[in-house]
Amino acid sequence: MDPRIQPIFDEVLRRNAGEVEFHQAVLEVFESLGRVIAKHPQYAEVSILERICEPERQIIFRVPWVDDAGRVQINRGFRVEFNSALGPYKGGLRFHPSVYLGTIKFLGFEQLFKNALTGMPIGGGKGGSDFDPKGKSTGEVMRFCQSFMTELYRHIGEYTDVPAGDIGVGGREIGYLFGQYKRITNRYESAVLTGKGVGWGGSLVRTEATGYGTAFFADEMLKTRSESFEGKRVLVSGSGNVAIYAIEKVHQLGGVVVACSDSSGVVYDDSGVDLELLRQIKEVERGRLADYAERRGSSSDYRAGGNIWSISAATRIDVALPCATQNELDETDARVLADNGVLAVAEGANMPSTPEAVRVFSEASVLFGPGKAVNAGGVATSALEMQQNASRDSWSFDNTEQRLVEIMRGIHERCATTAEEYGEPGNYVLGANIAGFTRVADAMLAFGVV
Ligand code: NDP
Ligand code: 2IT
Repeated sequence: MDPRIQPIFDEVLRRNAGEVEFHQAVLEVFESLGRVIAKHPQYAEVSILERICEPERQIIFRVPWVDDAGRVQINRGFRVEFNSALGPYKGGLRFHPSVYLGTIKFLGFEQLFKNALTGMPIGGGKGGSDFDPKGKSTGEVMRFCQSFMTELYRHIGEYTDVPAGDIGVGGREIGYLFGQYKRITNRYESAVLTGKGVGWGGSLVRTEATGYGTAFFADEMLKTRSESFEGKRVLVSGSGNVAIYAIEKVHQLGGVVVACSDSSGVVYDDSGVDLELLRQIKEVERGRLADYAERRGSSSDYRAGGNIWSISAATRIDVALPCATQNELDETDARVLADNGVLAVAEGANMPSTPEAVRVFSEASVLFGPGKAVNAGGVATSALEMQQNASRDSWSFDNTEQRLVEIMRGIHERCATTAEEYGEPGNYVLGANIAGFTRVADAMLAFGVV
């Protein structure tokens, strides 16, 4: 790390003790910024790096709710309003038992550069709770969402902070959250949340956008080596919102996704994942991947507790799309993929590859797209949803998808040209970090010390 940046990082470690994912996210960005500070000393003169690591506001609150047995349950709610230099705080809500302040801060930090990369007028924020939706009834999920919003409503708004979904938060939860916001405020403020149902202010393509965008970005990466998805064999980890629509778009682009996963296991399906069955089980029945394997029969192979990346040791894999969660792909996994000839890795999830894994891909000249660029199609389509809400309009599927395609091409182009400008052509990590950072930093410079 640049010796001018090291003391700032040491201070981040000291001030945010124990928040290891946040440290990891900051380190990755800081490692890209040495040359930026050298070229633009004005950023250091007014402590932009120190300021950018300190969230503008961090809200932590109690979420009490009553379960089906009549017992009072307590969860912890979070909203970290990281940076509003470019627009209202924007970013999802994650409901998962592993959530703590460090999770939300790492996600909020990533979000702020991701949102900047889209070129759209959105700042960075993230929220969530350690609530575990697994095994909860619909009534319990609704009561939890209502209680969560009963505190959150006072902090958010169309011009202030606009949450959306993330792990454990999809259309159902956004519905309950919006219903409670509307009830408390007596305002039909559509653009206070995104990921809404298309019948009540949502945008077509928002459900598909993160996964589709991931495939579009990977496709742009492949084009730089005169390649495409046609005939490619692909691994997609996870089987949630991002994974499902990454699989759909890869199939539409001519690739075959031969495996996907959840936190319990991996399914290998040599002829290609049956998307209709997967959607029925995950989206309609809210079931598990093991159910998919059982219903799919002998053409698929389910391994409880399996590692999806190790599949590349046994069969040809050209592209890997990690779409589950942070640090799900480590150095050993990266070596297996690289040693067996993987061409490209594009992160649909936020920070799924460990820093050591990223180093392996870079040394092996594997095309590597970092999450903050690759998965930005979700939040970008959220910004399109806000545009439609502001103009009380709704656009067609094709028009919205075309906008998404152009946005993803634009992000790819921005990352590629920035990497080239800073002397490392093909380094999307460097390109994404610098392009995202400079857009936020320039706005902060213009605003003075705030
Ligand atoms: P979902 O809740 O729809 O799906 C998450 C998937 O990841 C599930 O298959 C889940 O398995 C798996 N998973 C979650 N946590 C773990 C874990 N600790 N270990 C192993 N597997 C796990 O979430 P999304 O698809 O929306 O999100 C996936 C990733 O994409 C996250 O990193 C998220 O931050 C990121 N992302 C999401 C966007 C969006 O618009 N939704 C936008 C940009 C990024 P199981 O069911 O067993 O828990
Ligand atoms: O990580 C992300 O970009 C998201 N979960 C989507 C955020 C959003 O506001 O749509």
